Amino acid sequence: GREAIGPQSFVLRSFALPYADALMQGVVDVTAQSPFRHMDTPGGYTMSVALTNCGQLGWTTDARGYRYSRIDPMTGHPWPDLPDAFLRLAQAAAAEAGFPGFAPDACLVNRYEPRSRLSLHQDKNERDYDAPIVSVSLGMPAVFLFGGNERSDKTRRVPLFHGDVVVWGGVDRLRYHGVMPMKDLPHPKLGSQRINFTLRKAG
Ligand code: MD3
Ligand code: FE
Repeated sequence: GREAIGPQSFVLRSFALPYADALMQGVVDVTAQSPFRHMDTPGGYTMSVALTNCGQLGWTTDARGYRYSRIDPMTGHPWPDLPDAFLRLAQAAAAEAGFPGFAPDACLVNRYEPRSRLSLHQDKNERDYDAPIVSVSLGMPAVFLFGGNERSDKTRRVPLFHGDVVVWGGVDRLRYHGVMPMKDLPHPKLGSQRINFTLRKAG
């Protein structure tokens, strides 16, 4: 089923479940080459969310700012290849939400532990706002915050569970969003963590 949370944003409940084992193997392969790490923000904080990337471009942050880069600054090597299962799932989900022909070149992988949170922000580092973003949730449940185009706009809380996929695009692409502090509600397979990955067209 397709649950609309905005004019061009949809939650596809359990859409990733048939892919879950292949996706988790993909995360193991990616993190063997480019491990999860906590990055610094230009504002002088260290993120409570650990991250890595795969695909041609990876999102990074440090004291100098946010950017996409071809090289992992931790390893000095290109980011790992995008696992096939990530691409197949993203294209199927995008098509289901009305965005056929999605060709992502970047995949940001976030790891949340109990108390990790992501404060309200916009995703503005991508070159092309016409392409959607596909997000896949695995492991512990989270409460996603979905706001408007201004930081002060009212936010709506959307619970996200293991296997849920969300597609965001079009008029919803620049809406503020974030993740509430994580509760420790261990998942039977992944334990006390939530893995979220977002496929994007960044370049
Ligand atoms: C809504 N990650 O990495 S994914 C991020 O659960 C990020 O890890 C969250 O926000 C997470 O930047 C949420 C969902 C998401 C991604 C991009 C969006 C929602 C979005 C862009 C516009 C509107
Ligand atoms: Fe975001």
